Amino acid sequence: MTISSKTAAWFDHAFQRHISLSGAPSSPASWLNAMAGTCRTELLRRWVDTQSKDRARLATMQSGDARRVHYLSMEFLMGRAMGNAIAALGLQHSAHEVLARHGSDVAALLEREVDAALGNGGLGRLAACFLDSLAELELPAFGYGLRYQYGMFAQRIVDGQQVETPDDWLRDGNPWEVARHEVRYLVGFGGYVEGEATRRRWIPNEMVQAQAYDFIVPAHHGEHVATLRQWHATPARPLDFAALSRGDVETAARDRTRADVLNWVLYPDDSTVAGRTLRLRQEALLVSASVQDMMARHLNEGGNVFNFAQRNVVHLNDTHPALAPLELMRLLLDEHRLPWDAAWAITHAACSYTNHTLMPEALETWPVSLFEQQLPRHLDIAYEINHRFLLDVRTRFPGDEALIQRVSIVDEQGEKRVRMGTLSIVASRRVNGVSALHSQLMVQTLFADFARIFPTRFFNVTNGVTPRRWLVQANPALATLLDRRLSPSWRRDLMALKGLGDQASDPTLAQDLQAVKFTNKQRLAAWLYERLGIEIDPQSLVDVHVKRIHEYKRQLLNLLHVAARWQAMVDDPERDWVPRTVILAGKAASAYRTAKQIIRLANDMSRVINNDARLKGRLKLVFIPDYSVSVAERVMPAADLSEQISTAGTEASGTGNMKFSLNGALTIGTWDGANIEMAESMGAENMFVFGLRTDAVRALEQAGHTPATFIAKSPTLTRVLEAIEEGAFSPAEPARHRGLVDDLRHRDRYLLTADFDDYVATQARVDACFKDPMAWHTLAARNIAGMGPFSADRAIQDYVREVWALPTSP
Ligand code: 26Q
Repeated sequence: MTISSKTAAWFDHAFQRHISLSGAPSSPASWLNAMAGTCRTELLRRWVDTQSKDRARLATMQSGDARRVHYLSMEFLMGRAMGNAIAALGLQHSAHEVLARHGSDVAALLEREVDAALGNGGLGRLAACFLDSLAELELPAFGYGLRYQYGMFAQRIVDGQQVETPDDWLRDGNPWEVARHEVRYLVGFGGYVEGEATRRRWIPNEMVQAQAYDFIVPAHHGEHVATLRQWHATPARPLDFAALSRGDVETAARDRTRADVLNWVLYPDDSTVAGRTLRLRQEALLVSASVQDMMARHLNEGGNVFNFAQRNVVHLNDTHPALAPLELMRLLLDEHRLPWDAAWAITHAACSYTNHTLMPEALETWPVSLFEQQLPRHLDIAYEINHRFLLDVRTRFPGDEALIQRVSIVDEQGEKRVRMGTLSIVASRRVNGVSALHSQLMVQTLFADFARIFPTRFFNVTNGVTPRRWLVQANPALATLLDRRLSPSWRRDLMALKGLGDQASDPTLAQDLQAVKFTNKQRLAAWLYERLGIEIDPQSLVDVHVKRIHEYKRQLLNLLHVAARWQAMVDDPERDWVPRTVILAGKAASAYRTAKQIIRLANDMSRVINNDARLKGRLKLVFIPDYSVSVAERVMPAADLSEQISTAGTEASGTGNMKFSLNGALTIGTWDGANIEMAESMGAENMFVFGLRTDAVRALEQAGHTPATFIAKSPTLTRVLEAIEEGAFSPAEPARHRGLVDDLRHRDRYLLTADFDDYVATQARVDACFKDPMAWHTLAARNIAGMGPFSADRAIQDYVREVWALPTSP
């Protein structure tokens, strides 16, 4: 019996049973648990079936079929799971009926669920979207991550400033995970290596046990359920009795503390060097447990070490799991006693790597001394890989010592360091970037030497997002409209959205889209009022900039425009200004001072602007605290305008850009990352494109960028900078934001001053267009119509074709 043939009575019965067996009084909290428990039972059945189906399929695998994908990532930003589970099971109607009887409703209940925020931003959310697609496409796959006790910190705004608080997401348990007590591995640290070159043996001096917790990820149009396996470290020796009997409790608990701290917290993305030993140990825990697990499964399913790479992929989500090839080599060499060449051939055929940034300072490196202290055998293997790699380079490019220095896995300048990007490239069969521009720049700049050495290794897979969460779940009104306009086929094949393009000139479509958007804006307005006590006008142009706060993403450029608009409105209050609500949200890494200062400026500006009666409510600036996946799901469907304004060449792809456009927002954006492909797909005339392009940015940087010239040429910018400098937004402390302005005047690394005038002029074009609702929503229709290629399903299919499938000739 499939779930759809089960009746609401079944659901009702199961739900009541969960409540009565919970021992807790009937309350919204117990309804949430009962709802989760009811879904869980059915999902677990599907999950068990999935695993036996996968096993059978892999046993009879042929060329071109997908190998089993192991997607290794330090981050999975899953968000909430309940709405997704209910939709996947087709239980919306039953859930609604049962809750109505308790005087509650599904939406209210879903709001009670905590977000699983085990990620910083784009990279972590991409991993979550990919798991959703792997499930939907019924591909054999495991996500591998860590079960952090505390995820991304919660952000509070106190006196306009960010304050971080711990995110205790497991406080009430996690109904979507299954503790797998029987799945555990020992992971070693430290110690020394003994024996000769061909018989090396690692004697670690510390052991932890990695314990599996499986987080289940259901498909929507089938019964497949994918697994995210998250590791939890426990001490291999929980108690040192000798120390305890001496009364030395601290020593007795030492192993326990060292294991606990591994699960403690997710690192924010720009942590400074201090205290990073823990990060390296976390990466080693993830990698060692995952590689041991996939090897055990492979052998258990009748494979042997020699055909490991024919059935398995080890995919590195950035360099964070780049120890994986070293760990796989260690298993093959030390445990399975393979000769080097055989072990290397297997490792290289199994591994692939995705790069997510071109910023040189963001490339991971580890001091050799730290590496040696924590992972001596892995360092040993890294040296040997490097030795053989450099021999090969020397033969092919004789006499080029500078090249050798640049491409060595070990950076010998200053304190010796292991370059994890280099290691990932050398160890992987294929390497990709995440948008066409990014992949192109990757082989022209950051990895140019490697593109010369390995000309066929590099390729592109443009990112995508899951339409299940980002359209169906986040924007049911739009989903219903699309069903009516296109037939529901778009739900399984997003390319069907193209059909909307043919209807774009139909005025009733524009009207329908306008009505959907207005409903979503009203819903956002009500939520903002309830949560922050802020009133916004749902008729106003809702202009949204939400993402991690980073200088290259240029939230400050947005604020400069808001300041300019405020000044212009104050000068000429009687003009027919288009009412605008500018919304910002995002977290700054705790150690990133400039990003925190930008948050403070935003909050200071909003206090002044929102209380300025001369504007008559026609300009509002709102900073939403504690941005998260679920805040994104609420804000994006309500946006008229999406801000994607990074300096050209800096944003690898962006994925927020896709989510907004899929929800019918228009984009104001630079020629950067995936904005470019979006513009090409929908027609660049349907996007508000501005600013310098990559080649112009590079030329300016090479010529020596002089912000003073741009400031002098722009009276608007001159006036805005002076206002901020003089404390227009911080009258109690006029110098508060001078640092930000000083930096723009003297350095301006991300060329805000160069792009400012064009940005402001383009914002004026946005206003003009918004005045004509039919024209605006015709553009919105064309935006949505162009979003078919940006489904995560398409991205996953690209990966399968390019790397994950079993090659025709191995
Ligand atoms: C590294 C070392 C130590 C501690 C933390 C980190 C760390 C953690 C997270 C470094 C980087 C990240 C996250 C990077 C990220 O989210 N990149 C984004 O990836 C998206 C998916 O490909 C792209 O769309 C974005 O353009 C890119 O910025």
